[in-house]
Amino acid sequence: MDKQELASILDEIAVFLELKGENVFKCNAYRNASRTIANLEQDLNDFHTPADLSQIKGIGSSLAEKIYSFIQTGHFPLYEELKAGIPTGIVEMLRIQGLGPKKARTLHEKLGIASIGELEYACRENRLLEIPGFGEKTQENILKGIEYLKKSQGRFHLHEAKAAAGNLYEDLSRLSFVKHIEIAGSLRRYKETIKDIDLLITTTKPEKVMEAFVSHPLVEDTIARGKTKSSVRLSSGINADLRVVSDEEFPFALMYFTGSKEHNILMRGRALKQGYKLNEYGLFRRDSNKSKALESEAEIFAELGLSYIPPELREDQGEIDAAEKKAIPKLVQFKDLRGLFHLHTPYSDGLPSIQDYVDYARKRDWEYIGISDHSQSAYYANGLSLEKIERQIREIDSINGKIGGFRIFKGIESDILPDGSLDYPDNILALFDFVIISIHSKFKMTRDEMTGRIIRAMQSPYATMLGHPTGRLLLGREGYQLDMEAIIKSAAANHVAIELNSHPYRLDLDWRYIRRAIEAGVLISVNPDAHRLENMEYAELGTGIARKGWCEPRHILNAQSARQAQEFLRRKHAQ
Ligand code: DGT
Ligand code: CA
Ligand code: ZN
Repeated sequence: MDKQELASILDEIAVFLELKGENVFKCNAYRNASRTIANLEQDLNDFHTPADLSQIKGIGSSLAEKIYSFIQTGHFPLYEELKAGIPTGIVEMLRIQGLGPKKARTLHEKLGIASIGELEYACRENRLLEIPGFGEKTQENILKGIEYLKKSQGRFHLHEAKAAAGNLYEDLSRLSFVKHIEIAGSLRRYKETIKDIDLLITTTKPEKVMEAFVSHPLVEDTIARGKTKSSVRLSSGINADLRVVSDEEFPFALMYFTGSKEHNILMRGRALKQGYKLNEYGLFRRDSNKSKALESEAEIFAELGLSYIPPELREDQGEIDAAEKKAIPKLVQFKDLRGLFHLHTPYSDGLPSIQDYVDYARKRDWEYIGISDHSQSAYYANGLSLEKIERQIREIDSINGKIGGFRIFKGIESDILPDGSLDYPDNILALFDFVIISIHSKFKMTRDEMTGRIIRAMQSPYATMLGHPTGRLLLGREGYQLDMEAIIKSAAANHVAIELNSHPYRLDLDWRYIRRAIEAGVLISVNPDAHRLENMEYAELGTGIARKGWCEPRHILNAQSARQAQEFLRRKHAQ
């Protein structure tokens, strides 16, 4: 029985109970239990009786009975009953940013709204103003939330699409009659969200490949099946297209289907100017229907007078001009990273111990790590008291004293309080090697207020890195209003590095601004924001996004040696 599955059932029960208007304590009990189960070290199968389960802090005896029966039977009757009793449209409404169970219940009770569509209509008719406690502002925010949801619908997080595509790639490339196979499209370009997966194959047996593709275990539905192209829907809801092309066409098809569309249009225009026609089938001299024989994308670029453009840069951001001038940067690679900052431990809301992180990092040949738990104001994330800070620092000093050739940096992720001050007095902040400053509360300030708040925080001599700068959650929540240009400028002036938070839901700073930041002289830190060991690998996604931001190793704080990184952090303190 899977802990995560149980945790999400408990969490959903909490939501259902709130939708029904049950009392807060009961709802919170389920919500807390969900978190406890998700972070449990033991396996569910290690609990042999309900009494064993009720030993867990925060799990009472009646809940322990229910969980035990779930482990035994795979059923959670309360969950099933609640779920059946609540219209699914109301649950879907909760995906709207800023609309919690309480408001959703009121909307249902007062206006009979039971779906996102109905809610949108009601907002446009100004109906929400009739309800006590709902104002113009709430209605406007709900509409904005709905618009955002519609815009992002049908897209998926990068890591999810990447995992599915990787799985298809592996299984298909194992077939003896598959010669070349590549993942193209937005996934190859490392876009932060993905609409669908594009696979390209050359093969001697197209029909067999198509058969293997549509009958792959990840596939739920076949949308279209043909000789050269098939489309399927995976069980995760992501669509995948597979195209079979000839060996001669392969590099041209790869270039075309990698995109982006905007980049392709520019490339085609360039080819035309040079007397060529460029498309997915080849590169043709005018008046000829036989393509130039070229072996690779690099050769196509070269034929058009360009150096190779890595897929991440193919976004119509000046890459073709740069390639013409042979000025494409030597982009950072995942293996260039030498250490990782922003790791959470059980001192706040992370799972792995400091030693766990050290062991994992050393196995991966990283040279240093930076621990940064939440600060005291982040009570929901178990933020650190002064006593815990002291204890953690002692633990780090002790491990640092014992290991050679590796370094643990002491840090904290300090909340930026609404007035722009940090979460501890200076004498406490001075204990750390680095301080990540992040916003975790009061998201709804005006653009000027928020910009001022962050700039004020960056002016602290102890602020070394700005954490997840926009606060966005991809496909979930738009970032707060702020003037990013002003923030970048101030980061440069105050020697603050900007985090590229590599959590797949964040990928924040956005790559479009990363390029602006490094041009302004700001260092980027590719941080996993890890709460589990395997989250350290998020830095691979972050590196892809850094590449999209035109970053070379010299632009990345954690692509530097421990000594260089320390030098940067110290210079800031010494200011
Ligand atoms: P997405 O939305 O995440 O799936 O993004 P892409 O870039 O994978 O877009 P997709 O799957 O619609 O198409 C794959 C590539 O095919 C795209 O990046 C460029 C190429 N392509 C598609 N439609 C057009 C088009 O109308 N003109 C040109 N020049 N290229 C196109
Ligand atoms: Ca695609
Ligand atoms: Zn954070």
